Amino acid sequence: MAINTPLMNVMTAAARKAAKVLIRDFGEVEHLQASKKGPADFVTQTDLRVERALREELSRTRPHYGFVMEEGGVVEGLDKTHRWFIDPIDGTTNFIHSIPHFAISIGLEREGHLVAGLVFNPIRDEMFTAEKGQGAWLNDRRLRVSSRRELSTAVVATGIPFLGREGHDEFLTELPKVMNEVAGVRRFGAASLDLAFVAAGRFDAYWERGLSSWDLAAGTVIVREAGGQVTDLTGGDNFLDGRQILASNTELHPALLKCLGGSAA
Ligand code: LIP
Repeated sequence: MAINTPLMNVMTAAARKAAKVLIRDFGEVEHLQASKKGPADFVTQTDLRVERALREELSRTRPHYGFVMEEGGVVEGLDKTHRWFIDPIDGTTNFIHSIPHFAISIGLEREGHLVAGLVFNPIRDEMFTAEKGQGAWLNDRRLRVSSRRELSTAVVATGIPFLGREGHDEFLTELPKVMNEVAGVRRFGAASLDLAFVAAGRFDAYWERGLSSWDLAAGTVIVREAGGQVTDLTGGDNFLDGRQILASNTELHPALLKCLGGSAA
C-alpha cells in the first residue's frame, strides 16, 4: 500500500486531475508536429492549463500555502511555513517532440525543509511519491536505491546543456571524467524523473547544472526517502537555489564528487 496520509492524498488527487489535461493535450501535440506554427505555442498553453489545475486543486485543500511555480512564479501564502514547488510539465522539450518521458512535479517545503514529493508520468502511469518518514514509492511498490558500490558498474544520468543554456564548459569538462569511470551515461531530459529513477535503482546516480527549484524539490524527497543522498556538486546543501545537483545511491557519492571535481578528495 503506497502512502495513505491526508497530505499525500491531496497531492495525488491534484496530480491525477491535472494529468487529464496533459494526457489530452499530449494526444493533440502529436497532430501539431507538422503544423506551420509547430507545437510550441500549444505547449505553453498546456503548461499554463496544467499549472492552473494543480494550483486550484492544492489551494482548495491547503488555501494558505505559498507557491513557487515554473510558469506562475512565486506566490506568497498566509501560512509562511509551507511552500509548494510546482513544475507542470518537467521535460517540456520531450512533450513538444511527442517523447512520452515527462512529468508533473509537486514538492512541499515545511519550515525550510523538503518534506513531501510527487513525480507523475501520466503516459506510463508511473506515480513516484515520498513523504518524510513514510518512505518512497512507485505506485504501490516501495522503492530502494541501488546497492552498486563500484562506479565501473554504475549507470549515471545527466542533463546536457543546449542552445542558450549555462554550463557548457563545465559539462564538457565533467563528461569525459565520468565517461571514463562508469558503465553508462544517460540523458533522458526530465530532472524530476532522473531523480525518481535514482530512487527506483534504475539509475545509480544523476548530476546536472542549470536547474531550478521546481525541477528538483519533489525528486529530492523521493531519493532521500529511498535511502539515497542529494547534494550540490561540492557536497554541500545548496542544490535547490544553487542550480546544480548530484543525487546518488549514497555509496557512490564520494567517488562521483571526486570525479566531478567537487570534493571528497
Ligand atoms: C528540464 C529539466 C531537464 C533539463 C532541461 C529542462 P523543463 O526542465 O527537467 O533536466 O535538462 O534543460 O530544464 O524546462 O522541461 O521543466
